[in-house]
Amino acid sequence: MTLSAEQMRVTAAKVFDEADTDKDGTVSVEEFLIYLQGKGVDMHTAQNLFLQMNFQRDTLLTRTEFDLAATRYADTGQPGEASVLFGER
Ligand SMILES: [Ca+2]
Repeated sequence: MTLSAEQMRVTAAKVFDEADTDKDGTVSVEEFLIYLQGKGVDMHTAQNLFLQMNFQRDTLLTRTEFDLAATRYADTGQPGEASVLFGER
């Protein structure tokens, strides 16, 4: 099943809110890995995803990066590893 960009962006926003456990408006590496571990994602996949989504190449993810990632993955039609974050499994 293909997800539209709009669906993926809505999901990305929800995931962002869930992953940002200290509610500081960013998702740190730790928050990201803990969130994905909670979803049963292995550490290697989680780290890869962080690198793929970290467009600004810093130590945290912003809401904008989540949004951008969702849009990009929807464009390719192949979310791959990102499907654990933005799509159906
Ligand atoms: Ca945070």
